[in-house]
Amino acid sequence: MKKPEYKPYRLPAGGWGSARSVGNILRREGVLASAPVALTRHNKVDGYQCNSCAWVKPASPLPLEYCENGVKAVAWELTAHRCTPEFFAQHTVTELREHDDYNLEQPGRLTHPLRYDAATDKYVPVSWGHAMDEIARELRAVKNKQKGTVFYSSGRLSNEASYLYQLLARAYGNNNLPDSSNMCHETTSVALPQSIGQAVGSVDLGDFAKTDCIMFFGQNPGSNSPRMLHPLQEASRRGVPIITYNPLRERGLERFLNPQSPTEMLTGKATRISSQYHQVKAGGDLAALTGICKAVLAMHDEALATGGEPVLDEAFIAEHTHGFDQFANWARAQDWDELERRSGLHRADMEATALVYGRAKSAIAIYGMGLTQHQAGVETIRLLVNLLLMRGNIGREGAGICPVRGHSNVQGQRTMGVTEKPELFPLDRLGEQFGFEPPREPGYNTVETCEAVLKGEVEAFIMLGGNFVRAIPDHGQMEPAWRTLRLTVNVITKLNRSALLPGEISYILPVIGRLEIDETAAGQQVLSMEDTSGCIHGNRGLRTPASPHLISEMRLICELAKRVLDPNPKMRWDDYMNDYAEIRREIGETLPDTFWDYERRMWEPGGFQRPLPAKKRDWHTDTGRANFVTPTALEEDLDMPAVGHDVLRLMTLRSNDQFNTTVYGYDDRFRGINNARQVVLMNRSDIDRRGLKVGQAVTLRTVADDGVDRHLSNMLVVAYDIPIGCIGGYYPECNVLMPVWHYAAGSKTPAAKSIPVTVHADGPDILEPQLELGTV
Ligand SMILES: Nc1nc2c(c(=O)[nH]1)N[C@H]1C(S)=C(S)[C@@H](COP(=O)(O)OP(=O)(O)OC[C@H]3O[C@@H](n4cnc5c(=O)[nH]c(N)nc54)[C@H](O)[C@@H]3O)O[C@H]1N2
Ligand SMILES: Nc1nc2c(c(=O)[nH]1)N[C@H]1C(S)=C(S)[C@@H](COP(=O)(O)OP(=O)(O)OC[C@H]3O[C@@H](n4cnc5c(=O)[nH]c(N)nc54)[C@H](O)[C@@H]3O)O[C@H]1N2
Ligand SMILES: [Mo]
Repeated sequence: MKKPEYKPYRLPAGGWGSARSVGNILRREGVLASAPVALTRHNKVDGYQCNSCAWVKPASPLPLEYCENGVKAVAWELTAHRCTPEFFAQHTVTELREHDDYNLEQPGRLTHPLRYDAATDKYVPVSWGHAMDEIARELRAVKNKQKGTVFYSSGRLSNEASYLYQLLARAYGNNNLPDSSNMCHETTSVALPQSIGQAVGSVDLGDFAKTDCIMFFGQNPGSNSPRMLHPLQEASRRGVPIITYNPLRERGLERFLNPQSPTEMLTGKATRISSQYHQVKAGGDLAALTGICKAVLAMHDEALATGGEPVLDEAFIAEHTHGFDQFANWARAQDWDELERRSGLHRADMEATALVYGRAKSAIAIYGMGLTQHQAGVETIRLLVNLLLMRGNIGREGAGICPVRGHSNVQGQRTMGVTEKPELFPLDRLGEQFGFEPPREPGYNTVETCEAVLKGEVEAFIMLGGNFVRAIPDHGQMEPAWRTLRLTVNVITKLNRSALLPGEISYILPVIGRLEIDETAAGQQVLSMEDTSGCIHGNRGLRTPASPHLISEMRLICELAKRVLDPNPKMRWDDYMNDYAEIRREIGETLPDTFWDYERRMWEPGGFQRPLPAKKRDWHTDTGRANFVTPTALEEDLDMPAVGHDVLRLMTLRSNDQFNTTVYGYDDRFRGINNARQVVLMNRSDIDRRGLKVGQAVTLRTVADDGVDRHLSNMLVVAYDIPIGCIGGYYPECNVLMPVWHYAAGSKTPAAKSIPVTVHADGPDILEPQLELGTV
């Protein structure tokens, strides 16, 4: 492997760097000739929906409606490489566990169903029939069906697969339907209903075209939703101020050069994205937002005193909201010194934001994992909504709240009822429709699944997509616990670490991807997905499946359901797996308000939007109004233990070369880090104060009082432009440091952006300081 290197990247997001990176991955995956043809159908009506992020799919897409990371995700699925039974014959599972995440997925797409053979410590081919029979037998034998079986899924599943999956789990007898959104935007799903009465965002692309102000909190579009840079670029060109709060200066939020514009590529003229950039401390947003709200109130008071225009939308507050006075009194009472200390910013920063926001006719607030993955995440999001409500910025054009969802169909999955919270899905209706009594006990979310596994309560774990054991916290405890499970079923497309931690009986079941042609006796089948703006789109695959032995996720669920459940003529599993329109018909019956005329509308340009009541100022909250929720958490610093200043806050980050636990490569181009993931980004003064050196190997150790030692050694120090007291490292490597109980209050989303750790030099016997990394 090449030497780790740190060279600050001077170019904008997009541009030639993006074009080169795309070329490299197409070549490596052996699809340089075929992928470009496929990409003309990317995010198109009657094409397929990108399998990377959930960013909005426009009604009039660009001729090439894709981005660098979308191409990587497509190349990853279309790859010419195959991970065959011969590969597994050559390697024991113990041996494969030594590989890193990148190398594990390099052999390519899985081709055959496999069963773990403990005697040889190898996965061996098995027939689908045998696999299904044995798994069903095991599921039926689970003693406590409510506590003993878990149905996990990752947010890539289609609506059709998601709906069938929740039906299977509920007919089986539990609501144990944790999914990746528990680790992601669960904080949103808890915060927004109380504030505005809907669990999803309230803006669409039309609002981006009309807004006068954009505020960005803790989301990195350059790497994680690059197509979003197109509307941002347009907004910036219209002179719309874009205000960013992020501990790191992310390139996509600074400058963008559209790689699809020949003029821009030739002239090299990049667009400035953020007009204000505030490097808030990790976890400092609650204080920063309080400061902004406080400053807006002060502007309003001043305007009233001097006979100026009111800054607050008083009519909106009176007619549409609840709790304003209490909140305003609270915000006015907060102390600037304290807000500065907690946010790591100056009062003038927060006032500068308030000044721009206070004058904008309409504003959009965007956020991502930088807000959701904190202990005070729920309160922080509610505070962001308060800021919008102060000026009536919900429920009108050009305004609203915009959580940027992660996985391409994570939002649709929740709409389809994949949720551990029974109150979120019309179970009465489901029960009536299918003639059974759905379980009403809440199921496990992701963290509760981990806790139940640690307690030895779980016997069987079905993983429909994803890489659960790698994505969750506390690897040191969870990996050994995983080996004690009776049954683990990994329904995946490429080999990953979860499959290498077999329980007593374990399977790898490979499936057809959404870019592939899914033929049944009834002809080619299609799927559907929901994007982050609540629009539902059709998806048609275009490539022959990676192997003739693959089956679809729909068929897999139906075959299993037929064997596990007692016969019920109302659950027509044979029909569903033959014709997915039959599944959509059932969805339409369970959720008629959204999914009427589903079959036709999913092919409309731009998809069809689910009802978003807050968009119409129809508030489905406990008070029947939008709620100003007054925070309680500012007093205590939830994320950090009350110890000396030796403790740093670790943010776990995604590089530009990964999709969650899938690592495409070892570069993080925009951040200037090359050939390395075992790095820790530190402020120069934090390095010096500890007597450390750039390029030195260090150990990170979690500060926790539960008696468990969590540490990660051999991490190389990089001097980086990051606030004092905060450090950065990559997910999932750093998950070993995150205690399973370290999560957002109210949502249990692991608090992955603020793990209290100490940093120490590795002893000379561990690793010699040997790498000369550059400095900023
Ligand atoms: N290419 C690619 N695309 C992806 C993914 C991927 O891994 N790769 N993952 C997908 C998924 S599932 C998701 S959920 C999304 C994730 O997309 P994002 O929401 O962008 O998630 P992260 O990259 O984890 O971090 C977000 C940003 O938060 C900042 N941040 C960290 N802590 C704080 C804080 O305390 N305050 C503030 N204001 N900012 C903070 C970080 O510097 C970083 O810029 O992307 C999706 N899209
Ligand atoms: N420390 C830390 N931890 C985090 C995060 C963080 O920011 N920091 N982020 C969290 C977030 S936001 C998320 S969403 C989770 C991600 O958690 P997951 O969604 O569980 O993980 P992924 O890495 O997206 O899953 C990748 C695997 O999915 C399988 N796969 C891909 N496509 C398909 C398909 O079409 N069908 C099927 N059946 N399988 C497929 C492949 O085998 C691949 O190995 O991680 C969370 N964990
Ligand atoms: Mo996510």
